[in-house]
Amino acid sequence: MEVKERNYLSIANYLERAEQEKVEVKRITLEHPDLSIEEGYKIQEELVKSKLDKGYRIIGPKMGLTSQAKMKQMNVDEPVYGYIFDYMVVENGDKLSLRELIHPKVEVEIAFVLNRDLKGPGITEKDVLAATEYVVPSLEIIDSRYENFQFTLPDVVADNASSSRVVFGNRLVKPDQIDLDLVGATLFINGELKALGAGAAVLGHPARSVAMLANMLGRKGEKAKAGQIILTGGITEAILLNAEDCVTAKLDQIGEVSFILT
Ligand code: OOG
Ligand code: MG
Repeated sequence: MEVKERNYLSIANYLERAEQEKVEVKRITLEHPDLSIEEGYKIQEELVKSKLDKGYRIIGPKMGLTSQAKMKQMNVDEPVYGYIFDYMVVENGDKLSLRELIHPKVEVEIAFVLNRDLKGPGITEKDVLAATEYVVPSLEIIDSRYENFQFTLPDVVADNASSSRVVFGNRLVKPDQIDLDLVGATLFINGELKALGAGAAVLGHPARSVAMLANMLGRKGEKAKAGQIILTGGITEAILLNAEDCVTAKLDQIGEVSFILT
């Protein structure tokens, strides 16, 4: 059964309020067990529209649940996308207050900047690499609005793929000479190694995540755009954060990125 049009907006408002008030809420599939992934995207569209209406700008789309580590951790079986907004960006090395968030987790990602638009269908990893201007080391702070960080795919899609904050490294690296699948990544919290992996954890190659995004967006008549910063998804499982955590990711040949939770 389809949820009526007006309800997408009210569900989007429910999720946006949870973000603003920094409280976890019941996942929407408890009340709407038949909600499809497509309907999840309709709710996400309302959420995105509402943020744009408030004057926030999109930095770029993000892919999520692109690695086995993440899919296993969250008990889902399919990648999703969402959007990163300007208010979510934390400067490299800066502080982020836990008071702004609900129950944040952090993950290491490789972000792409394209030099031309890519529109699916049919976009491949090769097309993406040919259109990539830079890659950037990134830390994504996800903060599901749902109780205990538990959700099904329609829930997490509606919730803008748990997007909350992101930190980009200062280096923009031309990927021409780098095998991004072989890039090692480590995540340290307070000097302790918490997670590690390689670029290949993301769908075999992080460029494949951008290709999948371009193909998913293509189905809606949209595209991955030149100049946007595109997150390709966590290489490792996400790690729950605590106050005073000092977080650093190191990516071989690409660089480092860090922030401090206060
Ligand atoms: C969904 C967001 C996943 C990633 O990189 O896999 C994500 C979640 O796990 O809450 O951003
Ligand atoms: Mg992510």
